[in-house]
Order: sequence, then C-alpha cells, then structure tokens
Amino acid sequence: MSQKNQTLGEFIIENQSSFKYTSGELSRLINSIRLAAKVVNHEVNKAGLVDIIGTVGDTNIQGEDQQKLDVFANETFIKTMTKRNIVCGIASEEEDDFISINSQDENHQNKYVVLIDPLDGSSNIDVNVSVGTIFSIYRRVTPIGTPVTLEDFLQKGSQQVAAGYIIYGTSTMLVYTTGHGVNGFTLNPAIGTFYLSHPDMIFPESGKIYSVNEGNYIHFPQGIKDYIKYCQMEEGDRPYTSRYIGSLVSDFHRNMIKGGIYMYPKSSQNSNGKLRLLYECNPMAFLAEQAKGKASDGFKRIMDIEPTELHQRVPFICGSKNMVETAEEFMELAQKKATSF
Ligand code: AHM
Ligand code: MG
Repeated sequence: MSQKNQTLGEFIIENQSSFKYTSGELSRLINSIRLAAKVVNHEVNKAGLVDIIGTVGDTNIQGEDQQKLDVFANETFIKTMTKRNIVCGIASEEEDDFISINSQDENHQNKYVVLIDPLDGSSNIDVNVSVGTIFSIYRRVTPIGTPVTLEDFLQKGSQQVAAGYIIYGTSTMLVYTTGHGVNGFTLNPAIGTFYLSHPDMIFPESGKIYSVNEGNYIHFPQGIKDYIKYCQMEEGDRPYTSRYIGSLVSDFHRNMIKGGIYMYPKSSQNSNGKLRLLYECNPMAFLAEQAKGKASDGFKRIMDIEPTELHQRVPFICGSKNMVETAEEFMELAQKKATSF
C-alpha cells in the first residue's frame, strides 16, 4: 500500500508488480528519469544567478561553456538514459530526428522508447517562473534487438505505458502514471529525495479556472470564442477565474489540484495550434485521464489521434471532465452553425 512520505524509490519497487510486464525495466527507466530530474533541477535553480556566474556563451570557472538550460536539460535526459542502457530509442522536442540506441549491439534487449520535452515553457526561465519536463513511454512495436524505426514513436497516446512531468516550481515535483492512477512526489532538496506528497491525484469533475492565451482571442475558432464568453458570463458558478502561466506543466498541475481547463486551440495563424502531440499533448492526456479528467482536440480524444510525424502539432483542450465536455459542445455547435449556411 502506498503511503504518504514514502520515497519515490520505495514506491517504484512496491508498485513494480502491478505493472503487467514486470521485468524491472520500466522501474529502472523511471529511476533514471528521477536522477536526471535532480540534475536539471539543480541547474534550473541556479538560473537566477546567471548574471553572477556568467551568461550563455561564457566559459565558467571549470572551463566549461555555459549552456542554455533547455539544451542542458535535453543533453542531461538523453545522456542519463543512454549511458544507463535503459531504452532502445529516444525522441526529443529539441532534436530533429529520433535517436536509436545500441542499434549495433545484437544483445540489446531494451523494449521501451521515450519521448521527451526536456524543458517546456523555457521562455519563462529568465523571469523566474516555473518550467517543466514532460515524458512519455511506449513499448516498441518493431522486434527487440533491431534498430528502432519511426513506427516505434508514431504510436497513439492510448498505447502509452507511462507518462509524467517534473515541475521545477516553488518546490520541485515529479508526477507520473503507469496506468494505475496519478501520484505526485515532492523533492526534499536538502537530501535530494522525492517523497510521495500527492497520492492518487484526481481532477475535480468541474472547476472554476480557465487557462488560455487570451491575447490570441481574435484568431481563435468561433467555438472557443463562445466558450470563453461562457466562462466569463455571470450565471450559476460563473464567471470563472482566468489563470494562465504560459507553462503547460504549471497550468495543468494547478488545474488538476484546483479544478480547471487548459486550452491551446488552433488559430487563424497556427492551423493546428502550438503544442506537440507526442511530446506534450499525449503524456498530459494520459495523466489527465488517469486523474479522471479529459483531453480533447475540441472534437475527439487526444489519445485516439493517429500520429503521422514526430513533431506534429494538435489543438489541445484538457482538464476537468465537465469543463472539457462543455468546451467540446461549444465547438460542435459552432461547427454546425458554420456548415448550415
Ligand atoms: P515550448 O515547448 O516552446 O516551451 O512551448 C510550449 C509552451 C507551453 O508550456 C505553454 O502552455 C505555451 O507554450 C505558451 O504559449 P504562448 O506563449 O503562445 O501562450
Ligand atoms: Mg514544449
């Protein structure tokens, strides 16, 4: 039985048997993500010292070049997983193509691929606002022992075996699911240990927060405009509160705890929105559903979308179930009105 204050390490061992393919490989993989998260956390926390310890492009006291944090996070996660020989392939939002690991080694038996957004919301770093790492894990579909192919990465979100995020916030948390609910662990920075602080996280069925970049309002589809007006209307428990950090992990995390909806719709400028299906939307959708919330592109379930390319973008609406369903109703109604002319 999981209990508060259990360490993440203890939790992983205890829950390993509840995973249907128990070989320990997935546990080792989550352990390596935990390790990389601590390294990135340490670096993110130093970001405010940038003017004191040097800026990007400078050489630090050890003779190392200062790196942009998103580049550092990307390298740290990739290196940690590659060196520990824990996955057969990695795709990252920061890389053009996927990386095949140990494809020359015939004894290479690893069966998982990881897709990662190493530092999401990185435009927020300079202003001391929370950023996050998002990860998504699948079993490969091509034969074990052969080099991975694009097919191993272009799987529907419903095929995910695990997903999660790390939020580098006022405290650093790792939140993940292996398909048995969502659990959140808070880092005690003094001793570098994650403790179970948020067992069985659940989205309230309805909420009072809507999160969207309203500066783009004029470019949004009619259904989204109508839903935003509905959120602002004085009726029943409305108007809702508007909260938008501009850091998906942070907006999602707050909404899951308090109840709310996050939207990044398509617009007249970006026909598929901004967020990436494989690195951002699918993992957040898996977490949302495991926490009894919902994730949609406005018309259909995010995790049912058949991916066609690694860096594909999709409109994203995610959060408390009732709120997402109401937004979908507005989208459908607007579409019906538009086609009835
Ligand atoms: P990024 O992957 O380039 O960091 O972009 C993703 C981020 C999300 O975290 C956030 O919700 C969104 O972009 C904010 O975009 P905008 O500034 O257009 O509202
Ligand atoms: Mg991102």
